[in-house]
Amino acid sequence: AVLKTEFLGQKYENPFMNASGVHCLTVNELDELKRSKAGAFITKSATTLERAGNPEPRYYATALGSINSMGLPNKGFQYYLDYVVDYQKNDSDGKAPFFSVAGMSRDENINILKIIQRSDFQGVTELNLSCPNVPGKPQVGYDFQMTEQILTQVFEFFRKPLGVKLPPYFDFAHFDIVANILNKFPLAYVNCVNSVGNGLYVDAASESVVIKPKNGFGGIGGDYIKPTALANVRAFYTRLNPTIKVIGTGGIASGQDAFEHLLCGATMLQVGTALYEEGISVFERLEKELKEVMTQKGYKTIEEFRGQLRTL
Ligand code: RRO
Repeated sequence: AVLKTEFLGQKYENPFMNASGVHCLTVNELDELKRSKAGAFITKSATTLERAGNPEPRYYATALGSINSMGLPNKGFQYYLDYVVDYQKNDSDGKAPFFSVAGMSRDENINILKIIQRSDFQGVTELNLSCPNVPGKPQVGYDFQMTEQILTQVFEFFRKPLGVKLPPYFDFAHFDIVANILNKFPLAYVNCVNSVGNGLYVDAASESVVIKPKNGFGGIGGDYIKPTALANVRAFYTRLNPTIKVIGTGGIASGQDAFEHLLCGATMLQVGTALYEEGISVFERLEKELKEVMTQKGYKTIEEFRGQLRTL
């Protein structure tokens, strides 16, 4: 079996990437992703200015996943723009980084995207509409009017490939409303899903929360969220105009998890919690396991089964 994947006209060795936020804060971490078996990779969501993020501890792993309230720590947008433009000039290995942007307001997003539009960067930009962890800033993706306003303003000037990172939705009415909005725009892809926002993990022994920010509330990732992630991949795959691809993120820790996301219609696959816990060797394992699943089922390429989920 082969994992070769075409996405937005580019060819990748395999569909696996890091999820933005994991292993992509610094040039050193990004270079490790470059040298890893990941098919592609993405930078940490950037704001205009460098941010330290929330106080620690701000990430905690549990038996079934993770909770985080990082608070958008990042080196500032120029740091990552320099990295991706430099990569474009000097590396021709076909796994050029995606550039994640998470301005803290509509104006900040617009200003950052205007700079990307004017820059030499020719890669893929991902607009994060779903950060759950900045105190006082609701997830944009849950404000349907704001989501439409931002995209309307963005596509007045933005001409490079743009995807959006969405929060998970939990109701068919919301799948319908959001898909209707997204279908109005020349989006390259949607990425489903960001962490399930504002969960609370309780440690019974210490009778305490496990992360410091927001009195312990944080975004949930890992095994807990796979069914929600698959539902969102499937819901958007079946509702969006076929020119809008879907990236699957949420609960991918095995070849079988990856297979399930692909069956639901995902093209690229992003790994968050499992990458945080296992390190960059996770990519080699996931590729081996996904190939094993495909071989056992008699599939030679991903195209043979992508999106082909059966219903009863
Ligand atoms: O930095 C974070 O706290 C964070 C972000 Br921006 C995001 O989009 N998703 C998440 O789980 N954490």
